[in-house]
Amino acid sequence: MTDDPTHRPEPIGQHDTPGMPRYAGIATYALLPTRDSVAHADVAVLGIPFDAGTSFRPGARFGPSHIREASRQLHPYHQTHDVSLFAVHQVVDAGDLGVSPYSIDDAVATIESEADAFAADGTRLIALGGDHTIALPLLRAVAKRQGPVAVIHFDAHLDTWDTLHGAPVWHGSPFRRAAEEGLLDLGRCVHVGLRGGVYDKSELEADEALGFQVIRADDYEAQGVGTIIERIRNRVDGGPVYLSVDIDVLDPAHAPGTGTPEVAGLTTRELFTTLRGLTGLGIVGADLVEVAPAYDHAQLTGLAAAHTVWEILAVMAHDAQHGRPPAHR
Ligand SMILES: [Mn+2]
Repeated sequence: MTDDPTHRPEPIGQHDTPGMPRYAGIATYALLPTRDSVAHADVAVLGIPFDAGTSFRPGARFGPSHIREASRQLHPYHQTHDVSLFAVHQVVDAGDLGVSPYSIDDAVATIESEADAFAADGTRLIALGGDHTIALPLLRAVAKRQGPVAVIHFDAHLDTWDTLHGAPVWHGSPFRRAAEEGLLDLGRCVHVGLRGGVYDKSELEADEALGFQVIRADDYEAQGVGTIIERIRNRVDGGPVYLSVDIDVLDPAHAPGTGTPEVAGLTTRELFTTLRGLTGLGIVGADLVEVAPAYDHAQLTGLAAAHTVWEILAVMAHDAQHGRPPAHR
């Protein structure tokens, strides 16, 4: 059910209880209200503690709670965008989905149906992974209502590989499966931050044959972030956009706590500057995946992830404030 927007109450922002410091109490993302404490949510941060699709280091199932703990100090006003993130529309923390740790198929089906229920309420999701497998059911739910979407995929890796150890659905295959299922507008999809070795050149050729474009981590050095933003915007503009951020796009110096770390990656400043350039595109959903806190140090990865989600929320708030379509429905 979607409320009549003319009768919506003022958005409820971060909790601000006198005598209760930010480090006390139960951590919701950015101290936002829970889903059940508001009548309607425009945007929901949703934990998906699932890591059975991981090929190397496990542990991303503990990502959502780690990101929430690291999000307590996030503030409501964004200096660059000149927007109050939680005042222009209602943002909530919708808690975690209960998904099977044993059956990838069951978990993927649950994620898709739950994501579809949020979409039916007119709520856009920013999912906290969890491993990258979760992007597939999230894209299924988005494409069901939007049709094929552009994906801006920040990642050290392609994630368009085929079957591994007999599993067609795992954290290295979501964008191949999504492409095959017709969920993606392949002329408008781009990987950002690719680097490192692969087994064989054919992996890159197969990715290109699917239709993806690649912006390498090295390109940041050679071209600068302004050019990167321009390339992304030129590539994806013209329809609904889904944002998928694997925290391993960042250099392990900025985000060590992840399943398949890859050195020589982006800095947090490069990632955030890029994200700030993505206003006005019509983001219909997003995920932030692969935070594995057992390998984190001094909350580095948690802070990077919490702030990345905050930057995405800021783009959404900017667009809402400036009357840009939140979706192309
Ligand atoms: Mn990935």
